[in-house]
Amino acid sequence: DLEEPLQKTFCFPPVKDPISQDIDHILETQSALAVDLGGTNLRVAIVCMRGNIVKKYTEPNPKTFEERMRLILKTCKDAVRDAVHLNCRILGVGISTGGRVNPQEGIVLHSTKLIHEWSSVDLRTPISDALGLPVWVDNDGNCAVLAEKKFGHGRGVENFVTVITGTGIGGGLIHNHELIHGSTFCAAELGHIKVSLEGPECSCGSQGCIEAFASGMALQREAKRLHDEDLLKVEGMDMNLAEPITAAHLISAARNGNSKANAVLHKASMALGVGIVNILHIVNPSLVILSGVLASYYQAPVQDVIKERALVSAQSIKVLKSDLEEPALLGAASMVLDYATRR
Ligand code: ADP
Ligand code: BMX
Ligand code: MG
Ligand code: CA
Repeated sequence: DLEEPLQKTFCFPPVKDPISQDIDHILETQSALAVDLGGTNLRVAIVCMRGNIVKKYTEPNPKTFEERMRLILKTCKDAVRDAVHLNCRILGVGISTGGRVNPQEGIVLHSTKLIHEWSSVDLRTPISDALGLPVWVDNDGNCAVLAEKKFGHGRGVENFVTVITGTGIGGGLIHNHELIHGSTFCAAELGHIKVSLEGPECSCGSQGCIEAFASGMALQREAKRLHDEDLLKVEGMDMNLAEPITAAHLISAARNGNSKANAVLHKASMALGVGIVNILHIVNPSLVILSGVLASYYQAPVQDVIKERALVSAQSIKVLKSDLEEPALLGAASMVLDYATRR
C-alpha cells in the first residue's frame, strides 16, 4: 500500500501564502464599536470583522437623555482605549436603538415610553465628533435582521423576517436581499402588530399590540401580578423569589404545574403566533427567525399557531431560533464592517 508513506512524505506544515496571511490579519484586527440601546440595557462591544465579540460592556440604560448620552460616550471611550490593547483597529461606530430611526441622518425620530427622552435625537453628530469616528445608526430590530443576514440563519436568504424579544418586541424585514425601512422609517415595527381590539395597554400608547402580550416586560408584568396575589410560587420551582421577578419565573411556574402562569403564557404565545401569521400573509417570507430572551420558549408554540391559523400556502414556513449571541449588537457592528470598507 503506497498511499500512507506518500502522504507522510508530502505532508508540509500549513504555511499560508502572504496574501492569505494579510487577509487573516485584516479579518482579525479590523473591528467595529457596536452599541445597543434597549428598554432595559445599554450594551457596547468591540466586534471584529468575523463577527466575534471581543469585549462587551453592559449597563442599565439610564432614564434621562443627558445621563444616557454621557454613559454612551464614556463607555465608547473606554472601549476605544481597550481596543488598542486587544489589537483591534476600530473603523467606526454602529448604534442599534429602540425607536424609529432615520439611518441616512443618524437621527432617532421617535421613541415609545420604553426609552424616555429619546425622540428627535441626533446621535451621529455628537458621537462622531467626540470619538473622531464615522457613525451609523438604525433601529434595533433592523440591526438584528442585518446580523442574521451577515452572520446567522439569514445568510443568502432572499426574503426573511426576525422578531426579537427583550423588554419590548423588535422586528426586521429583508425583502429581495434588502432591509426595508418604509416611507417614514416605521416599517417592521413588528411589536406593534395588533391582534386584539382591546387587550392590554402597550408602551406605545395603543392597545392589543403583540408587545403588550408577549414581550419580556409584558410577561414580567403578569408574573408580578400573580406574585402579588400570592399565586406564582408552586412546588418544585427552583427560583429565588427574593430576586426581581421576571418572565423566567413565570415560565418556571408554568413548567411546575401553575395553571395561571400557563394560561398567561398560552395567551402570549397565541398573540405572538397570530401576529407572525399576519406577517406571513403580508410579506410571505421563506423564514422567520426568533431571537432574544424568550426565543427558545416561543419557537414551538409559534410554529403550532402557524400550522393551525395560516393559509395553506404559508403553513410550511420555517421558524428558527437565532444562533447568534447578540443579534442587535452584531447588526450594529455589521453596518460599520460593511459600509466602512465599501469603496
Ligand atoms: P433590552 O434590549 O430591551 O434592554 P434585553 O434583551 O437586555 O432587553 O432583555 C431584558 C429583558 O429580558 C427584561 O425585560 C428582563 O426582565 C427580561 N429577562 C431577563 N432575563 C430573562 C430570562 N432569563 N428569561 C426571560 N426574560 C428575561
Ligand atoms: C419597542 C420600540 C421598537 C423596538 C422594540 C424592541 C421604542 C423605543 N422601541 O417596540 O422600536 O424595536 O421596542 O426593543 O420605540 P427592546 O427594548 O426590546 O430591545
Ligand atoms: Mg434589545
Ligand atoms: Ca424594526
